[in-house]
Amino acid sequence: MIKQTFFFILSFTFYHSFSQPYTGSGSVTQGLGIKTITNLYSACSNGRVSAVGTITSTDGKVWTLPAETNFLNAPKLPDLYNECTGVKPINLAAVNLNNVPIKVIDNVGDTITAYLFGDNYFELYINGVLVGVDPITYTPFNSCVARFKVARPYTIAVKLVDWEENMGVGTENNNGNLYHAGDGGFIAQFSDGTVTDTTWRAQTFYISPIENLSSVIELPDSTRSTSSASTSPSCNGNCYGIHYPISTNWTTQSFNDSIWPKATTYTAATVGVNFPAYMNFTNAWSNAKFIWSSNLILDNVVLVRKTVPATYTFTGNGNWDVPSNWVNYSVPPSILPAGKSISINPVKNGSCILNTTQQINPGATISVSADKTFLIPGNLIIQ
Ligand SMILES: [Ca+2]
Ligand SMILES: [Ca+2]
Ligand SMILES: [Ca+2]
Repeated sequence: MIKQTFFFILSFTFYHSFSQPYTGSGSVTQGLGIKTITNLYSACSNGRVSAVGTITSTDGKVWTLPAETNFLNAPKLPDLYNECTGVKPINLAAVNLNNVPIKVIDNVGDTITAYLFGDNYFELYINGVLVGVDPITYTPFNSCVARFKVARPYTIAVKLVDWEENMGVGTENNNGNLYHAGDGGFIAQFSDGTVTDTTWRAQTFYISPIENLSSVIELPDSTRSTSSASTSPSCNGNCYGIHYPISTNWTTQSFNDSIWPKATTYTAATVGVNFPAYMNFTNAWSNAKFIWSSNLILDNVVLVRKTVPATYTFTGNGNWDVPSNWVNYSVPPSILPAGKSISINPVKNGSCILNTTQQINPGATISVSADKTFLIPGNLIIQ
């Protein structure tokens, strides 16, 4: 009896000596949570068990593990590739988009097709509307196609979850290593030219496994950095987790995502996507990059956003203030607000002549197509 007590004190001292004060804004948990759902998706025999759980942080808050999701009540996104449902086209040409319903966000707008892959789970919102969720929460790896009708400017918001087997410590069994820290990754390409890249914003809301709390640092650009943290710690079932609350309006157009860091891009090799759900359709994502927050392994719940600007496109020849020179007869406002853009692309051997005063506010853009002529006898004010 005395021997056991002595051992307990020793092991407590061991962990205590390695922990350091945490001064960040997150909530700290330690160890494993309690399972509340045994398996969120059990329809496929060869997938990992995707449990859901809860855990209480040292400040008394209760957190859902690995994340709160709408998996049980939201429409599932159509399959691009899903071995559990038998949808397994060999390439993009074999995909039938006629079976993909179009979610109407705006009655007047563009119909956009998106190809999406996430490791492991994602939810797609357009202007705050949940278009659908990834039909497989953990594994096997699958990919999705989504169609929606929306008017520019519009906001894409995606919740990304790198699922876990050891609830609360961000790890899974990997070839016998019971506490392997898995990684995430997300790639998407939209038919209007929008692709995942560093123009997206990305913030992490759940970091684990963490062995040393002082390795989680908040940088001036709001990055919740773990660049000095080990991605293969030895804390196993005693690791820390850092949790941050998610604003209820994070999917809306009005949410200010400039408070988040820019997304970090990763190569396909780093994400490790050598399976058909990705490889059969590499041309679907030809211009896109894999994105995540700053740590592909330790960040497990990541929100990403991109606002696609309204674009005014000059395709005629001659003066700026002639409506027929613009797509949809739409001349840009003389003060172009943030989130909107102007594209100068006059007819071959023609030119665009700015015969007025045009102001470009911060957050708005103007671009001239290659080998096209843009003359400025008026005033162009770029702020
Ligand atoms: Ca999935
Ligand atoms: Ca993963
Ligand atoms: Ca992870």
